[in-house]
Amino acid sequence: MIFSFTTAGESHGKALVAIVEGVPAGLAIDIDLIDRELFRRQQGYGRGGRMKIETDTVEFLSGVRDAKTLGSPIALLIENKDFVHWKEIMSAEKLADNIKNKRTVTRPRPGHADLAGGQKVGARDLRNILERASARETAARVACGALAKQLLAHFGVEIKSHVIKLGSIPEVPLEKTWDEIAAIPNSRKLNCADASIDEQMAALIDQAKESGDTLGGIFEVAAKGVVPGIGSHTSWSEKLDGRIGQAFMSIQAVKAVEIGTAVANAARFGSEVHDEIFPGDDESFMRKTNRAGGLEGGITNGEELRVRGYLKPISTLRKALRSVDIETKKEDIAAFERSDITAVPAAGVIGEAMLAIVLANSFREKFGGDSIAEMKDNFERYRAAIEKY
Ligand code: EPS
Repeated sequence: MIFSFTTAGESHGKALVAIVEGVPAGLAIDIDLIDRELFRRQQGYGRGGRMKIETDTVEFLSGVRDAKTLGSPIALLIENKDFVHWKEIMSAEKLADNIKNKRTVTRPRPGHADLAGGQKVGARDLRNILERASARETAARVACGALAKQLLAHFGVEIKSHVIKLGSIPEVPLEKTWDEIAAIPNSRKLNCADASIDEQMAALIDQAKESGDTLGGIFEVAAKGVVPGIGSHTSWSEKLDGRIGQAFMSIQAVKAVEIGTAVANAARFGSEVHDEIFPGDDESFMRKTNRAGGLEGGITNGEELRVRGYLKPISTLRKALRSVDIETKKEDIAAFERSDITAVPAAGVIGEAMLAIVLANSFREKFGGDSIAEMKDNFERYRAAIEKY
C-alpha cells in the first residue's frame, strides 16, 4: 500500500479535512508534534490578519487509537476558526440573495486562479474558485506531512527548511549546511540562517506592505539520513526527482523547483558540477560536494536531499492591478481582500511536508509491510545489503 492523501475544505468553510492511506499499523503518533508543525506553518513575518484568528490544531476522526495507527485510513480535521464570520456566506444551504451578494467576487486578480477557474467551471461568483484555490488548504497537507515525518523518523530521516531568498534579498540565494539550518532560532522573522539578511528581508516586507505590494522568494528543504536507493531510474513515474517536482509545484504560488544547485549547474562545465566519488570508511563511498542535491538518475544517493521552491509574489495586492469585471466586462481594478504580503517561510514548512509525503510513499513502495515492525525488518535487511555493497 502506498502512502497517499487527499484534502478537502474551503478557506472560510467549516474545516479542512484530510484522509491519509497507506500508513502501516502500530506507528506511534505524537499529536503535539503535528500541532507544532501546524504552528510553524502559521509563522513568518509578512503574514496577514488571518493568522491572528487561526490557531491550527489537528483532531483525529479515525485510524488512530491509543496514540498508535490502526493501519486503516486516517481521517483528520483542522477547524477554521474564521468560519464563525462566514457561516452564512459559506453555508451549504441555499443562500438568500442579500447574503450571497455580500461577498461576491467579480473582479479577478491577475496571477490568481480566479478568472481561469471561473471560465473553467462557469462560476459567476469567483469566490467559488478562490475559496479552494487558497493556500489555507496547506494546513491539511502539513498535518499529513507530520504523519509522514513520524513514519520516516523510524528510518533515520529528518527534514528541515529555511528561506534562502526573499524578493531580491540576497542577490545570490544562501547556501547553508544542515547544522546552520538546524541552528536557526525560532525568533528569526523569516527562518533565514543569516541574522542580518533576515532583518533586511523583513525591511523589504515593510516596504512592500507600505506600498500595497507583495513579495515572493525561494525556500530550501533539506532531508538528512535518507538511504541510497529510494526512487528509481527505470520509469518516468518512479523517478524521485520527478515526483518531488510535482509535489512542490502543487504548492500554491510555487512556480519553479530546483534540485541541489541545478540552476547554477546549468551554466557550468561538467567538471565543475558532478560530485566526484571517493572511498569512504569501511569500504563505503563518499562525496565531498553535493551539487546534485542527493539525487542521481531519479534515485537517492545517500547525500542530503536538497530541494528549492520558488514562489511568485502573492497575487492579492492592496494596490490592486488592472483587471476586468466579469459582469460589466469593463476595465476595473482587481478585487482585494485581507491577505498576506509574503508566505515564503510558511511555504518552506509546506515543502517539508510535501517532501516527507513523497519520501514516505517511496519508502512504503520499497519496504512494504502491514505494520511498522514488518516495514522496519525489511528496511534493516536492505540496509545490511547496502553496507556490504
Ligand atoms: C489566502 C488569503 C489569506 C491567507 C490565507 C491564504 O486568508 P484570508 O483571505 O482569510 O485573510 O491568510 O492563508 C491561510 C488562511 C493559511 O492558513 O495559510 C489566499 O487567498 O490564498
